[in-house]
Amino acid sequence: MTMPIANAEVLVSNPGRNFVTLRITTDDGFVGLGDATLNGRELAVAAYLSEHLAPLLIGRDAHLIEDTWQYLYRGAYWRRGPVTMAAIAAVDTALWDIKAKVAGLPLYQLLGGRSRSGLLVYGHASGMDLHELYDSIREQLAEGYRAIRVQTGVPGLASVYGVASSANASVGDGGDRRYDYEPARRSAVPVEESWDTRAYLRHVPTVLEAVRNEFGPELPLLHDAHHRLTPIQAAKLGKAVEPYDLFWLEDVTPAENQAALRRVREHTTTPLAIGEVFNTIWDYRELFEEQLIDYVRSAVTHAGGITGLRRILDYAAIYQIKSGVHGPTDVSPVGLAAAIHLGIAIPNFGIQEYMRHSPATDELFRPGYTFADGMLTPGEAPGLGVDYDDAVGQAHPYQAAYLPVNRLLDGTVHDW
Ligand code: CS2
Ligand code: MG
Repeated sequence: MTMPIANAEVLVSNPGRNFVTLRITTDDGFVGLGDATLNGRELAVAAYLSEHLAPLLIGRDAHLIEDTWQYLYRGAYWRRGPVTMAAIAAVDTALWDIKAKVAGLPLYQLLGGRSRSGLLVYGHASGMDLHELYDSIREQLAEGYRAIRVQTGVPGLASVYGVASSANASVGDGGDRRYDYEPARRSAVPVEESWDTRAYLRHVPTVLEAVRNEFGPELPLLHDAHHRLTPIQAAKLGKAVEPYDLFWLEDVTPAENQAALRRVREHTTTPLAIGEVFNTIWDYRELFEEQLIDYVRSAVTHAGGITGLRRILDYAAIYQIKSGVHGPTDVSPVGLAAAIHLGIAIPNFGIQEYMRHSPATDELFRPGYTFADGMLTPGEAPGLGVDYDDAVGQAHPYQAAYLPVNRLLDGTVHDW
């Protein structure tokens, strides 16, 4: 029984931030969605899909998920890379969505069924100073979060990655303090920020110590260094924060050089998470085989879809490495739903990032997953459980936006 694909549409919309969504429709009317959003580079993936992949999909059998993955990956000749892998991810996710709808089952059932009752998530707290940070942590706790990422301002720096400035703290459409941590800014050129690694390294351990003392030993705390450190600086930070028992320290070094993590690992027992900018299993090979990390940060959206990420996580499992799937607001509700279905099924689930989309975004996608008591659950609708509302999408057209560029105080471009 084949199920030919009739249509593959690339939908680009901006309900407050840009999202690229692929919608595949079969001849007999089944519809599948895939997320292809690459923050700040959205139209490159949209063109890859509409110009190069959509024409190949028409008439193909929608049931052939693995074959289509291989056809698009090997068949391109040019391998890997965030644009290619986000495009393949969108096709793969849409085909899983369709297959589950044909089966009449929520997608996680096709991935092996439930392995747990829900996904523990972490929320986001931040403050330019301790007072703001404590308030933000209390708000997160009041909303039910049971694990919290802590990001802090650094004395002398006007703005820091992951920290809501007072000016943009209330971006939630309902006027709440829900914060979109790095809304790619809608401007003709990227905003520039400045960075001082020594000031950061002096300050962060004092903040994590204060937070641990204030909130007690139980609360899982996470921190993201956003690729800004050298291996030896990362080792120093990991060692300095050991007493505060972090759940993980994320992206300590630029991730391209896997061997850099050896240096970090030999100096600290602080758990390490990495991989939100990775896109294939090859990016993890040394990290897994030498057991240099503890959590995999890739999103379904950026790592070749459910097929790509599941393969990475199976490989991780043999080294006791767990999932910590990327879930910022630039992963759309389609990408997040895919992560939730995968996360509830896999044996080596660790934690799921949850940044919460704005009400306008949820109106566009109408996600069926739910957040309660610090846990996400996928819902029981067939497929991914997400719908795309064309009228809402058309009312919010694409707007050019860039992530910030980061410079050291002397003007040298640094990792953001
Ligand atoms: C971040 C991301 O969620 C995280 O841990 O590092 O928010 C990242 O900055 C964005 O996805 C960039 O688009
Ligand atoms: Mg991160």
